[in-house]
Amino acid sequence: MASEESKPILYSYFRSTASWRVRIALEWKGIDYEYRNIDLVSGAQQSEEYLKLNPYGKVPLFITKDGKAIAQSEAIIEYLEEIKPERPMLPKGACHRAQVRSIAQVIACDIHPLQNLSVLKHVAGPDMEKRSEWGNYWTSKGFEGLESMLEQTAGTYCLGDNITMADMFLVPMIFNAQRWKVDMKPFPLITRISNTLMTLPEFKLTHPHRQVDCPDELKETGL
Ligand SMILES: N[C@@H](CCC(=O)N[C@@H](CS)C(=O)NCC(=O)O)C(=O)O
Repeated sequence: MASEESKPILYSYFRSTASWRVRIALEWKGIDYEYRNIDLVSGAQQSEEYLKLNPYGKVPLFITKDGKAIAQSEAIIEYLEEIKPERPMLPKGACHRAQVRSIAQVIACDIHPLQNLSVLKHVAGPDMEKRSEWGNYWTSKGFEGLESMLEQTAGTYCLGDNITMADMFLVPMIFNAQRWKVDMKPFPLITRISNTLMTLPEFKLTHPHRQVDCPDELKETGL
């Protein structure tokens, strides 16, 4: 039974882009939480113990202060928005809110699932080069549509000049694009927005290479 003072828990993996979205949102809202590492490479997401918590076998998983489990980054982020409306992550107005959700969903539902670890393993086995080619192809394809979408909505950030949930989905996707060596020259708007976001503490502090479970050889502190 969770006590009044207990913190929420985030099951995360340093390099998981879906987990990074939630880390940014938690930081943005100033919500303190306990970080619990699920090592995706060793298959901890499929352990009996973890599957009891999240039968879907993926990260992130958020455990609320009163012990309720929530899976899926967007559902977690929208939950955080509802319990703590200060520093909103969704703009005012139904149409703007829908536009933010649609950018987030292009990333979360269309681009990201194709480069999930389980998908990469299925299409390329242990061949890292083949995995990278696959990731590069689908991310580049996805970014073509995303760049055009952002041409219609962007100001300083994905939608106008205020940070929204869409920005929290964008930055982690760029991290994956770098892993797949995507040529970013055709995507000046995506590049400009994500570079601007990466100057902000909420995005820097939550970077994969600053997480406790990041291997020492990758760890960076001066991002
Ligand atoms: N739609 C889910 C995606 C979750 C997801 O795919 N997580 C990845 C890491 S980014 C994962 O746990 N992969 C483990 C695996 O594929 O075995 C969300 O937004 O939370």
